[in-house]
Amino acid sequence: MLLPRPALGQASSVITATGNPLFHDRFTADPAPLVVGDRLYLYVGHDEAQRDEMFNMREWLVYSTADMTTWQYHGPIMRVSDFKWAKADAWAAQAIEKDGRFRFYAAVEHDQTHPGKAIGVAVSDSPSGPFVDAKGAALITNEMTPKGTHSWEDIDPTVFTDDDGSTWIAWGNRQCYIARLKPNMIELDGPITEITPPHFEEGPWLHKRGPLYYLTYASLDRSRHRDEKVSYATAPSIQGPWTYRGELTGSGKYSFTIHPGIAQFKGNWYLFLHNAALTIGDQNGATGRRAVTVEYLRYNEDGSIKPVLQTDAGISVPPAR
Ligand code: FUB
Repeated sequence: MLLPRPALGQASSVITATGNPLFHDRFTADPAPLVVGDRLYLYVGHDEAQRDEMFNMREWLVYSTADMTTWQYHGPIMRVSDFKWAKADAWAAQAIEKDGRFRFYAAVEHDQTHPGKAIGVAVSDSPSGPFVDAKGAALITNEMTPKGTHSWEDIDPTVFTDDDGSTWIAWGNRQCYIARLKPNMIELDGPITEITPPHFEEGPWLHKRGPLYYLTYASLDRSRHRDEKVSYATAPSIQGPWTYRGELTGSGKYSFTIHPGIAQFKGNWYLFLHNAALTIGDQNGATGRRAVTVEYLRYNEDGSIKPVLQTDAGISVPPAR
């Protein structure tokens, strides 16, 4: 029997994070941080896989914090059923603030009118939602990237606003694409360009620090590894050229996927990831039962990023200098 689900934006509880994984009350994946004023909001997918199910994801949740230790759980902010043209799979998403409103870009399975995965865009006046479909149709469908041969090529959107105010969206699985968004944030503005870096698997994340643009992503060197790691590339401009800078992390404990999300908050940089090391009751961690984690992200003077070790303590101990 399916239990009734809480109304969007209605849940509220306080969680104290003492290490990794961050949250122990439910399985969470695909972390996407967003700093709004003096709070960091963390958007996650809700992993509800039963037994050996690969993924069972129907909604996105959000948590927020002012100090990276005490987290408020705001509950679900949107369900895949809120995109009327989608039929399943609340996969990876990212929210961004622009002109005082919040846009939420999310990967889902399109209904039978378009093949495979697609990316939708939703909007809210509050970072804790609820979010509503902003377009009434997919922003990106599988047919828009004909190079890919698999149906889940168009997933994992990351959105980034450059210094000139233009907003860009990158996404992909095995191929990585980027396009500019129109100021209305619900249409592409110009061509889709492929920027696939070495060993790109999925989960791109765009950010900028100083003069450098970073494309961080879940990578998989299939000839050497079974599980994803995180790698990154840098560029002098959002339009490239991108230079591969190597692996940043190992694999997430017990997890095939890993999925980076990056934010600067109150003087520190953070790298959010997920692993499958959490057990809740008789449900152990698995491909479809993941748990988000966080580590400090530290840079070298030349802008390269120091390798990140995934630990149980996470950020409960001060960052090494
Ligand atoms: O959570 C579903 C999918 O698994 C995401 O879209 C990928 O990034 C991987 O984490």
